[in-house]
Amino acid sequence: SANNSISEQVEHTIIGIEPGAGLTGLSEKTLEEYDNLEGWELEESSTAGMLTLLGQAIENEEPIIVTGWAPHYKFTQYDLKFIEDPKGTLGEVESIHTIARLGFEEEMPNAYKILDAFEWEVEDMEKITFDAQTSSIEEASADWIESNPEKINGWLEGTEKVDGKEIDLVSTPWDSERASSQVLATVLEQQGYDVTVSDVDPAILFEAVANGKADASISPWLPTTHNSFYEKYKEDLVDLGPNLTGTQNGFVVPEYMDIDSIEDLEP
Ligand code: PBE
Repeated sequence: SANNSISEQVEHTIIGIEPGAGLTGLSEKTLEEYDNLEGWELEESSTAGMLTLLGQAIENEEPIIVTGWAPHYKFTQYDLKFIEDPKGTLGEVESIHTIARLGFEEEMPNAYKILDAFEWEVEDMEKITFDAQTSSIEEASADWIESNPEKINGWLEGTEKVDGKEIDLVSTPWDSERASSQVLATVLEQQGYDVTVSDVDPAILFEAVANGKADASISPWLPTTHNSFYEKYKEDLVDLGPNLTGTQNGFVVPEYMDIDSIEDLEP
């Protein structure tokens, strides 16, 4: 069948990303949970490596299956689709949450208020990550900030400026979170904070907030992508709830591929 030939043509391999990504763990679980994926492999690499292989496949109109997520500019750059995941092992539509260390609210009430109020839409994040393709996350974030004073004023409502207080944020190295953390860091700097953002693996991010080495993060994808880390550390951190809703993980293929569901793949 056509699907059988797709499975053979991609050599029963899903092109993955970084080993430490939440999505990598979910993808491994997916290979285990679907009987039809018996014998399939997840080829871990990096986000840049995955995007290179995706671009090459599309240029040659060849089949490829990658681990993907939205928001991400690859959906603007190429015609792509998520294939269905009837078992839901890659998660439903989820949110990005804000988390803080214990004691942060009491010790830094103004910063806490700003982080608690911080929220935006998928379109905002997408705009920055797309524009950054022709400039940089820093420039695209600065442009977004300049164009959205009302949103930013909303986050600052009822807070006071400070004088050089240090705040340590942890984030992850993907564009979506580089964008959000850059925006928040710039806004906090404008309020007088001395901000450090460290990009780390999700496991390290949760550990740093839980042991108080970092003050906060606006990068966790929940309830599924980073669930294993959240479960491990939830007693030792504060979850301030979603700052963006509408993220999605999945197996992603070019539109020209005649396949709709993970269940269509063959062992
Ligand atoms: N991602 C993008 C990350 C979080 C943001 C889905 C690739 C992950 O941990 O899998």
